[in-house]
Amino acid sequence: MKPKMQPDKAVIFSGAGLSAESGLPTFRDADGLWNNHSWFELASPQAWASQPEVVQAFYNERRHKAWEAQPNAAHLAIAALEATCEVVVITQNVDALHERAGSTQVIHLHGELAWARGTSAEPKRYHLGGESIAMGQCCEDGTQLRPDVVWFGEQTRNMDVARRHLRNAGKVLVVGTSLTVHPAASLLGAVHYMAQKVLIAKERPEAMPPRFHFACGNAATLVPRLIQRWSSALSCI
Ligand code: BV8
Repeated sequence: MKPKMQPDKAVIFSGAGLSAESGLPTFRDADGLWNNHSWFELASPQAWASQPEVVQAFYNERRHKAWEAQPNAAHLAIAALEATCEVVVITQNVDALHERAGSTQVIHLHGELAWARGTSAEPKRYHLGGESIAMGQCCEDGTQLRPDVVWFGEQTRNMDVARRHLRNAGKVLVVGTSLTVHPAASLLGAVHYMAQKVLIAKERPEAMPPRFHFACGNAATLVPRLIQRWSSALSCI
């Protein structure tokens, strides 16, 4: 049975472009991480198996920079929308900028840089903030600590709960993503056909999701404008 759409529920689906104006690099833009590094040699289980110290150093540097970064106007506007309606953030990002801006419902699909985990079958997680992990630093079960992120070839997390929220949201904002990575990008097929659907990015994704309005520009400029419009419309209900 088609879930009932909730007109005053907003879901935000975010990618690396949302954090670009906080000074964090994206992945596939000209100066993106995967244009200057090999994802296979740094963000895959094979890389961890063959050169764990190189992978660990790559993520230690990114973790420190992500923890030093500040939420931008887009993160803050998304968090402020919670005063007007239910807001669920579904993010591909591994930084903690949504939470640090004040968002309270944040679903991470690709893990979180600020956390470490063991490498056993049932790993324990440890909050690091911006701290480094050293080789030889182990989980309480004795296994080496690694970044708690999802590498290529590892299972994307929280897909079912993310899909459930997208199915009944009345407002969906997709921001700062090229929609290149699957299965995360496929979640947008779950959006209710009657929901308001906006995609904000600096370039139109090759695979635009159906019936989304595309707004070309910077998130820190366009997201607060859209959120202001949504808030005004909701506050008169
Ligand atoms: C898996 C965490 C199987 C680590 C990342 C079909 C189905 C399933 C899988 C696949 C499939 N086809 C291919 C695959 C394999 C692969 C994949 O998708 N490859 C792609 C590249 C072809 N997927 C996987 O491996 C996934 N796992 O399938 O496992 C499995 C199943 C069961 C059991 C076991 C295994 C896992 C993928 C997750 C990889 N981890 N990150 C880390 O960060 O180091 S991926 C990485 O890409 C980040 O998470 C990132 O968020 C994500 C998506 O990138 P974007 O966020 O979109 O960033 P991008 O740079 O691409 O775009 C930036 C956008 O922002 C642009 O549009 C730009 O215009 C815009 N922008 C820039 N500045 C601004 C802006 N917009 C507004 N304002 C600005 N200022």
